[in-house]
Amino acid sequence: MKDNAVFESMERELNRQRQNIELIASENFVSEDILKATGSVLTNKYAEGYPAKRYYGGCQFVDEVETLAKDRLCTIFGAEHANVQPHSGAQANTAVYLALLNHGDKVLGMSLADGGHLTHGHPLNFSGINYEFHSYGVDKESEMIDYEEFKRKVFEIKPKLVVAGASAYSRTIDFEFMAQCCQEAGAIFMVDMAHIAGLVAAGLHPSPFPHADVVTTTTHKTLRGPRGGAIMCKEQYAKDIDRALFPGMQGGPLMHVIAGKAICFHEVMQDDYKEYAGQIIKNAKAMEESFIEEGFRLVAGGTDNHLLLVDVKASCGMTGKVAEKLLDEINITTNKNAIPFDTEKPFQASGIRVGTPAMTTKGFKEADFREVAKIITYCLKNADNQAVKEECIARVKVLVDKVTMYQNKTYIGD
Ligand code: DSN
Repeated sequence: MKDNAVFESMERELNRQRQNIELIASENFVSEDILKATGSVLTNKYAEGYPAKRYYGGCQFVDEVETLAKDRLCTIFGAEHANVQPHSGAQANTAVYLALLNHGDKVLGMSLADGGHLTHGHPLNFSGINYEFHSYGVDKESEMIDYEEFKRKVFEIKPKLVVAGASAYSRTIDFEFMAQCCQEAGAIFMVDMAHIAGLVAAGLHPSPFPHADVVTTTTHKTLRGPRGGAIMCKEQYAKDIDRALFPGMQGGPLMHVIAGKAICFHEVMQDDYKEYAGQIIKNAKAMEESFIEEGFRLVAGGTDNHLLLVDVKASCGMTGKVAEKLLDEINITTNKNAIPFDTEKPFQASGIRVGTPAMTTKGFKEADFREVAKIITYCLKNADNQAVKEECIARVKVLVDKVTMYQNKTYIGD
Protein backbone atom coordinates (compact mmCIF):
# COMPACT_ATOMS: atom_id res chain seq x y z
CA MET A 1 0.00 0.00 0.00
CA LYS A 2 1.99 2.96 -1.24
CA ASP A 3 1.42 6.50 -0.09
CA ASN A 4 0.51 7.66 -3.58
CA ALA A 5 -0.10 11.24 -2.54
CA VAL A 6 3.59 11.65 -1.65
CA PHE A 7 5.00 9.50 -4.45
CA GLU A 8 3.00 11.34 -7.08
CA SER A 9 4.32 14.68 -5.79
CA MET A 10 7.84 13.28 -5.93
CA GLU A 11 7.26 12.18 -9.52
CA ARG A 12 6.08 15.68 -10.41
CA GLU A 13 9.15 17.17 -8.73
CA LEU A 14 11.41 14.89 -10.75
CA ASN A 15 9.69 16.08 -13.92
CA ARG A 16 10.11 19.70 -12.83
CA GLN A 17 13.82 19.09 -12.28
CA ARG A 18 14.04 17.59 -15.78
CA GLN A 19 12.06 20.27 -17.60
CA ASN A 20 13.31 23.44 -15.94
CA ILE A 21 16.48 25.41 -16.31
CA GLU A 22 17.61 25.54 -12.70
CA LEU A 23 19.43 28.75 -11.87
CA ILE A 24 19.06 28.90 -8.07
CA ALA A 25 22.69 29.63 -7.18
CA SER A 26 22.61 27.45 -4.06
CA GLU A 27 21.20 24.31 -5.72
CA ASN A 28 22.77 21.45 -7.63
CA PHE A 29 22.06 17.90 -8.86
CA VAL A 30 23.74 15.06 -6.99
CA SER A 31 25.19 11.94 -8.57
CA GLU A 32 23.28 8.66 -8.59
CA ASP A 33 25.68 7.29 -5.96
CA ILE A 34 24.76 10.14 -3.61
CA LEU A 35 21.05 9.60 -4.31
CA LYS A 36 21.54 5.95 -3.37
CA ALA A 37 23.35 6.78 -0.14
CA THR A 38 20.73 9.27 1.00
CA GLY A 39 17.94 6.80 0.22
CA SER A 40 19.73 3.93 1.95
CA VAL A 41 19.32 1.81 5.10
CA LEU A 42 21.77 4.06 6.93
CA THR A 43 18.72 6.19 7.69
CA ASN A 44 17.77 3.49 10.24
CA LYS A 45 20.80 3.85 12.49
CA TYR A 46 21.09 5.91 15.66
CA ALA A 47 24.69 6.98 16.28
CA GLU A 48 24.72 9.80 18.82
CA GLY A 49 28.32 10.69 19.59
CA TYR A 50 31.35 10.49 17.33
CA PRO A 51 33.24 7.54 15.73
CA ALA A 52 34.40 5.07 18.43
CA LYS A 53 32.62 7.18 21.09
CA ARG A 54 28.93 6.46 20.48
CA TYR A 55 26.00 6.15 22.85
CA TYR A 56 24.58 3.18 20.88
CA GLY A 57 25.83 -0.27 19.93
CA GLY A 58 26.15 -1.49 16.37
CA CYS A 59 27.90 1.62 15.12
CA GLN A 60 31.00 -0.05 13.66
CA PHE A 61 29.98 0.43 10.01
CA VAL A 62 28.60 3.94 10.32
CA ASP A 63 31.83 4.76 12.15
CA GLU A 64 33.72 3.73 9.00
CA VAL A 65 31.54 6.00 6.89
CA GLU A 66 31.84 9.04 9.17
CA THR A 67 35.62 8.60 9.47
CA LEU A 68 35.95 8.47 5.67
CA ALA A 69 33.89 11.66 5.36
CA LYS A 70 35.93 13.53 7.98
CA ASP A 71 39.30 12.43 6.59
CA ARG A 72 38.38 13.26 3.01
CA LEU A 73 37.09 16.71 3.96
CA CYS A 74 40.33 17.50 5.84
CA THR A 75 42.37 16.30 2.86
CA ILE A 76 40.45 18.41 0.33
CA PHE A 77 40.84 21.66 2.24
CA GLY A 78 43.96 21.01 4.30
CA ALA A 79 41.92 21.37 7.51
CA GLU A 80 43.15 20.27 10.93
CA HIS A 81 39.76 19.00 12.13
CA ALA A 82 36.35 18.32 10.57
CA ASN A 83 32.86 17.70 11.90
CA VAL A 84 30.49 16.34 9.24
CA GLN A 85 27.39 16.02 11.41
CA PRO A 86 25.65 19.42 11.01
CA HIS A 87 22.26 18.88 9.41
CA SER A 88 22.59 22.19 7.54
CA GLY A 89 24.73 25.28 7.14
CA ALA A 90 22.62 27.11 9.72
CA GLN A 91 23.23 24.28 12.23
CA ALA A 92 26.96 24.45 11.49
CA ASN A 93 27.02 28.19 12.17
CA THR A 94 24.92 27.78 15.32
CA ALA A 95 27.35 25.21 16.71
CA VAL A 96 30.30 27.51 16.10
CA TYR A 97 28.61 30.42 17.87
CA LEU A 98 27.58 28.15 20.76
CA ALA A 99 31.15 26.89 21.09
CA LEU A 100 32.97 30.19 20.84
CA LEU A 101 30.63 32.90 22.13
CA ASN A 102 28.74 33.84 25.25
CA HIS A 103 25.26 35.31 25.07
CA GLY A 104 25.56 39.00 24.12
CA ASP A 105 29.10 38.83 22.74
CA LYS A 106 29.99 41.16 19.88
CA VAL A 107 30.21 39.68 16.37
CA LEU A 108 30.83 41.33 13.00
CA GLY A 109 29.24 39.81 9.89
CA MET A 110 28.28 40.84 6.37
CA SER A 111 24.94 42.60 6.14
CA LEU A 112 22.16 40.46 4.66
CA ALA A 113 21.11 43.46 2.56
CA ASP A 114 24.55 43.47 0.91
CA GLY A 115 24.74 39.72 0.27
CA GLY A 116 25.31 38.17 3.72
CA HIS A 117 23.30 35.34 5.27
CA LEU A 118 20.47 35.22 7.84
CA THR A 119 22.74 33.41 10.31
CA HIS A 120 25.30 36.21 10.07
CA GLY A 121 23.29 38.37 12.44
CA HIS A 122 19.86 39.13 11.00
CA PRO A 123 17.74 40.56 13.86
CA LEU A 124 15.03 37.91 13.37
CA ASN A 125 17.53 35.03 13.34
CA PHE A 126 18.88 33.28 16.47
CA SER A 127 22.27 34.88 15.68
CA GLY A 128 20.95 38.43 15.83
CA ILE A 129 18.73 37.58 18.81
CA ASN A 130 21.44 36.05 21.00
CA TYR A 131 24.57 38.02 20.11
CA GLU A 132 25.38 41.67 19.55
CA PHE A 133 25.91 41.54 15.79
CA HIS A 134 27.35 44.45 13.81
CA SER A 135 27.63 44.47 10.06
CA TYR A 136 29.94 45.48 7.25
CA GLY A 137 28.85 45.79 3.65
CA VAL A 138 29.70 46.84 0.14
CA ASP A 139 30.89 50.15 -1.27
CA LYS A 140 28.07 52.17 -2.85
CA GLU A 141 29.95 52.77 -6.12
CA SER A 142 31.68 49.46 -6.79
CA GLU A 143 29.14 47.28 -4.93
CA MET A 144 32.11 45.20 -3.77
CA ILE A 145 33.06 44.59 -0.13
CA ASP A 146 34.32 47.82 1.42
CA TYR A 147 37.50 46.44 3.00
CA GLU A 148 38.46 49.79 4.53
CA GLU A 149 35.09 49.97 6.30
CA PHE A 150 35.56 46.34 7.34
CA LYS A 151 38.96 47.06 8.86
CA ARG A 152 37.72 50.17 10.63
CA LYS A 153 34.81 48.23 12.16
CA VAL A 154 37.01 45.35 13.30
CA PHE A 155 39.16 47.82 15.25
CA GLU A 156 36.33 50.09 16.47
CA ILE A 157 33.83 47.43 17.52
CA LYS A 158 36.41 44.90 18.74
CA PRO A 159 34.17 41.88 18.06
CA LYS A 160 35.03 38.56 19.64
CA LEU A 161 34.25 36.85 16.32
CA VAL A 162 34.22 38.02 12.72
CA VAL A 163 32.20 36.13 10.10
CA ALA A 164 33.13 36.33 6.41
CA GLY A 165 31.24 34.74 3.54
CA ALA A 166 28.06 35.51 1.64
CA SER A 167 24.96 34.13 -0.06
CA ALA A 168 24.58 36.69 -2.78
CA TYR A 169 27.97 38.17 -3.59
CA SER A 170 29.44 37.73 -7.06
CA ARG A 171 33.03 38.82 -6.48
CA THR A 172 36.15 37.25 -4.99
CA ILE A 173 36.47 37.61 -1.21
CA ASP A 174 39.86 38.57 0.21
CA PHE A 175 40.01 36.16 3.17
CA GLU A 176 43.71 36.78 3.71
CA PHE A 177 43.23 40.52 4.27
CA MET A 178 40.24 39.93 6.54
CA ALA A 179 42.16 37.35 8.58
CA GLN A 180 45.06 39.74 8.97
CA CYS A 181 42.75 42.46 10.36
CA CYS A 182 41.23 39.93 12.79
CA GLN A 183 44.62 38.73 13.92
CA GLU A 184 45.80 42.30 14.60
CA ALA A 185 42.58 43.11 16.48
CA GLY A 186 42.49 39.83 18.41
CA ALA A 187 39.22 38.56 16.92
CA ILE A 188 38.47 34.94 16.02
CA PHE A 189 38.02 34.66 12.24
CA MET A 190 35.27 32.43 10.86
CA VAL A 191 34.49 31.91 7.19
CA ASP A 192 31.15 30.56 5.99
CA MET A 193 32.19 29.39 2.52
CA ALA A 194 28.94 27.53 1.74
CA HIS A 195 28.39 29.11 -1.68
CA ILE A 196 31.94 28.90 -2.98
CA ALA A 197 33.22 25.72 -1.27
CA GLY A 198 33.44 23.83 -4.56
CA LEU A 199 35.38 26.65 -6.20
CA VAL A 200 37.77 26.72 -3.23
CA ALA A 201 38.18 22.93 -3.40
CA ALA A 202 39.15 23.22 -7.06
CA GLY A 203 41.62 26.06 -6.37
CA LEU A 204 39.49 28.56 -8.30
CA HIS A 205 38.71 30.91 -5.41
CA PRO A 206 41.35 31.91 -2.83
CA SER A 207 41.07 29.50 0.07
CA PRO A 208 40.11 30.60 3.58
CA PHE A 209 42.66 28.00 4.76
CA PRO A 210 45.00 28.44 6.56
CA HIS A 211 43.88 32.00 7.44
CA ALA A 212 40.59 31.22 9.19
CA ASP A 213 40.20 29.74 12.67
CA VAL A 214 36.92 28.10 11.72
CA VAL A 215 35.31 27.40 8.34
CA THR A 216 31.72 26.27 7.86
CA THR A 217 30.07 25.08 4.69
CA THR A 218 27.03 23.42 3.29
CA THR A 219 27.62 20.32 1.20
CA HIS A 220 24.86 20.74 -1.38
CA LYS A 221 25.83 23.90 -3.26
CA THR A 222 28.94 24.07 -5.49
CA LEU A 223 30.31 21.01 -3.64
CA ARG A 224 27.44 19.04 -5.25
CA GLY A 225 26.76 16.75 -2.31
CA PRO A 226 23.67 15.92 -0.26
CA ARG A 227 21.79 18.61 1.66
CA GLY A 228 23.76 19.24 4.85
CA GLY A 229 26.55 21.11 6.58
CA ALA A 230 30.09 20.68 7.87
CA ILE A 231 32.57 22.51 10.09
CA MET A 232 36.35 22.63 9.83
CA CYS A 233 38.58 24.26 12.42
CA LYS A 234 42.00 24.55 13.94
CA GLU A 235 42.70 21.76 16.42
CA GLN A 236 42.50 24.19 19.35
CA TYR A 237 38.74 24.69 18.73
CA ALA A 238 37.92 21.07 17.83
CA LYS A 239 36.75 19.80 21.22
CA ASP A 240 34.53 22.80 21.96
CA ILE A 241 32.95 22.76 18.51
CA ASP A 242 32.29 19.00 18.56
CA ARG A 243 30.72 19.32 22.01
CA ALA A 244 28.62 22.30 20.96
CA LEU A 245 27.19 20.37 18.01
CA PHE A 246 26.58 17.18 20.00
CA PRO A 247 25.30 17.12 22.68
CA GLY A 248 24.99 20.93 22.56
CA MET A 249 22.39 21.33 19.86
CA GLN A 250 21.88 18.24 17.71
CA GLY A 251 20.95 14.66 18.57
CA GLY A 252 21.51 11.67 16.30
CA PRO A 253 23.50 12.39 13.14
CA LEU A 254 21.89 11.59 9.78
CA MET A 255 24.16 8.70 8.82
CA HIS A 256 22.63 8.26 5.34
CA VAL A 257 23.42 11.92 4.63
CA ILE A 258 26.94 11.54 6.07
CA ALA A 259 27.45 8.62 3.65
CA GLY A 260 26.33 10.95 0.86
CA LYS A 261 28.82 13.56 2.10
CA ALA A 262 31.65 10.99 2.08
CA ILE A 263 30.80 10.09 -1.54
CA CYS A 264 30.59 13.78 -2.47
CA PHE A 265 34.07 14.40 -1.05
CA HIS A 266 35.40 11.41 -3.02
CA GLU A 267 33.90 12.93 -6.18
CA VAL A 268 35.42 16.33 -5.38
CA MET A 269 38.85 14.67 -5.18
CA GLN A 270 38.62 13.40 -8.79
CA ASP A 271 40.19 15.27 -11.73
CA ASP A 272 36.89 15.83 -13.54
CA TYR A 273 35.56 17.82 -10.57
CA LYS A 274 38.15 20.53 -11.21
CA GLU A 275 36.99 20.69 -14.79
CA TYR A 276 33.39 20.99 -13.59
CA ALA A 277 34.25 23.83 -11.19
CA GLY A 278 36.13 25.67 -13.96
CA GLN A 279 33.13 25.31 -16.26
CA ILE A 280 30.85 26.83 -13.57
CA ILE A 281 32.90 30.05 -13.71
CA LYS A 282 33.22 30.07 -17.52
CA ASN A 283 29.46 29.68 -17.76
CA ALA A 284 28.84 32.53 -15.32
CA LYS A 285 31.16 34.75 -17.39
CA ALA A 286 29.27 33.80 -20.55
CA MET A 287 25.99 34.87 -18.92
CA GLU A 288 27.62 38.08 -17.74
CA GLU A 289 28.61 38.96 -21.33
CA SER A 290 25.14 38.29 -22.67
CA PHE A 291 23.33 40.24 -19.95
CA ILE A 292 25.61 43.23 -20.57
CA GLU A 293 25.16 42.96 -24.36
CA GLU A 294 21.40 43.11 -23.78
CA GLY A 295 21.78 46.28 -21.68
CA PHE A 296 21.05 44.69 -18.31
CA ARG A 297 22.69 46.04 -15.15
CA LEU A 298 24.63 43.54 -13.05
CA VAL A 299 25.41 44.26 -9.41
CA ALA A 300 29.17 44.84 -8.93
CA GLY A 301 29.45 44.95 -12.73
CA GLY A 302 29.59 41.17 -13.14
CA THR A 303 30.98 38.04 -11.57
CA ASP A 304 34.13 36.21 -10.52
CA ASN A 305 32.33 33.14 -9.25
CA HIS A 306 29.22 31.02 -9.81
CA LEU A 307 26.51 33.66 -9.54
CA LEU A 308 25.24 36.97 -10.83
CA LEU A 309 22.86 39.47 -9.31
CA VAL A 310 20.75 41.06 -12.02
CA ASP A 311 19.23 44.45 -11.22
CA VAL A 312 15.88 43.91 -12.96
CA LYS A 313 14.44 47.13 -11.56
CA ALA A 314 17.09 49.26 -13.28
CA SER A 315 17.18 47.03 -16.35
CA CYS A 316 13.49 46.64 -17.13
CA GLY A 317 11.51 48.46 -14.47
CA MET A 318 10.11 45.47 -12.57
CA THR A 319 10.68 43.99 -9.14
CA GLY A 320 12.58 40.76 -8.54
CA LYS A 321 9.32 39.19 -7.42
CA VAL A 322 7.66 39.90 -10.76
CA ALA A 323 10.74 38.75 -12.70
CA GLU A 324 10.98 35.50 -10.73
CA LYS A 325 7.32 34.75 -11.53
CA LEU A 326 7.65 35.57 -15.23
CA LEU A 327 10.68 33.30 -15.49
CA ASP A 328 8.89 30.52 -13.60
CA GLU A 329 6.22 30.68 -16.30
CA ILE A 330 8.80 29.91 -19.00
CA ASN A 331 10.41 27.12 -16.90
CA ILE A 332 13.46 29.04 -15.74
CA THR A 333 13.92 28.90 -11.95
CA THR A 334 15.58 31.85 -10.22
CA ASN A 335 15.04 33.71 -6.96
CA LYS A 336 14.21 37.32 -6.28
CA ASN A 337 17.04 38.90 -4.34
CA ALA A 338 17.68 42.23 -2.68
CA ILE A 339 20.49 44.24 -4.22
CA PRO A 340 22.78 46.57 -2.23
CA PHE A 341 21.01 49.79 -1.19
CA ASP A 342 17.71 48.33 -2.39
CA THR A 343 14.70 50.60 -2.19
CA GLU A 344 12.27 47.66 -2.41
CA LYS A 345 11.30 45.46 0.55
CA PRO A 346 13.10 42.06 0.62
CA PHE A 347 9.94 40.20 -0.43
CA GLN A 348 9.68 42.36 -3.57
CA ALA A 349 13.40 43.10 -4.13
CA SER A 350 15.01 44.84 -7.11
CA GLY A 351 17.06 41.90 -8.29
CA ILE A 352 17.15 38.26 -9.21
CA ARG A 353 20.03 35.93 -8.36
CA VAL A 354 21.15 33.47 -11.04
CA GLY A 355 23.77 30.77 -10.64
CA THR A 356 25.40 28.26 -12.96
CA PRO A 357 26.36 25.23 -10.74
CA ALA A 358 23.23 23.13 -11.32
CA MET A 359 22.95 23.43 -15.10
CA THR A 360 26.73 23.02 -15.45
CA THR A 361 26.27 19.63 -13.78
CA LYS A 362 23.68 18.87 -16.46
CA GLY A 363 26.28 19.59 -19.12
CA PHE A 364 25.49 23.18 -20.16
CA LYS A 365 28.43 25.05 -21.68
CA GLU A 366 29.03 28.74 -22.52
CA ALA A 367 26.81 28.77 -25.64
CA ASP A 368 23.91 27.27 -23.66
CA PHE A 369 24.26 29.86 -20.91
CA ARG A 370 24.46 32.70 -23.46
CA GLU A 371 21.17 31.45 -24.85
CA VAL A 372 19.70 31.23 -21.31
CA ALA A 373 20.64 34.87 -20.65
CA LYS A 374 19.13 35.91 -24.00
CA ILE A 375 15.89 34.06 -23.21
CA ILE A 376 15.73 35.76 -19.79
CA THR A 377 16.28 39.26 -21.17
CA TYR A 378 13.85 38.69 -24.07
CA CYS A 379 11.18 37.41 -21.67
CA LEU A 380 11.59 40.25 -19.17
CA LYS A 381 11.69 42.98 -21.84
CA ASN A 382 8.43 41.67 -23.30
CA ALA A 383 6.58 40.88 -20.10
CA ASP A 384 3.03 41.20 -21.45
CA ASN A 385 3.56 39.47 -24.77
CA GLN A 386 2.03 35.98 -24.91
CA ALA A 387 3.72 35.09 -28.21
CA VAL A 388 7.12 35.94 -26.71
CA LYS A 389 6.32 33.79 -23.69
CA GLU A 390 5.50 30.81 -25.90
CA GLU A 391 8.64 31.34 -27.94
CA CYS A 392 10.70 31.42 -24.71
CA ILE A 393 9.11 28.18 -23.48
CA ALA A 394 10.03 26.53 -26.78
CA ARG A 395 13.62 27.81 -26.60
CA VAL A 396 13.95 26.49 -23.02
CA LYS A 397 12.68 23.10 -24.22
CA VAL A 398 15.34 22.95 -26.96
CA LEU A 399 18.02 23.46 -24.29
CA VAL A 400 16.69 20.97 -21.73
CA ASP A 401 15.94 18.32 -24.35
CA LYS A 402 19.70 17.89 -24.81
CA VAL A 403 20.17 16.88 -21.15
CA THR A 404 20.56 13.19 -20.37
CA MET A 405 21.07 13.40 -16.58
CA TYR A 406 18.19 11.84 -14.59
CA GLN A 407 16.36 11.13 -17.87
CA ASN A 408 15.90 7.40 -17.30
CA LYS A 409 15.66 7.54 -13.52
CA THR A 410 12.78 7.36 -11.13
CA TYR A 411 12.38 9.72 -8.21
CA ILE A 412 14.27 7.23 -6.00
CA GLY A 413 17.24 7.18 -8.33
CA ASP A 414 16.63 3.65 -9.77
N1 DSN B 1 19.45 29.60 1.32
C1 DSN B 1 20.80 29.60 0.82
C2 DSN B 1 20.93 30.34 -0.44
O1 DSN B 1 20.05 30.22 -1.27
O2 DSN B 1 21.91 31.03 -0.64
C3 DSN B 1 21.77 30.06 1.82
O3 DSN B 1 21.68 29.25 2.92
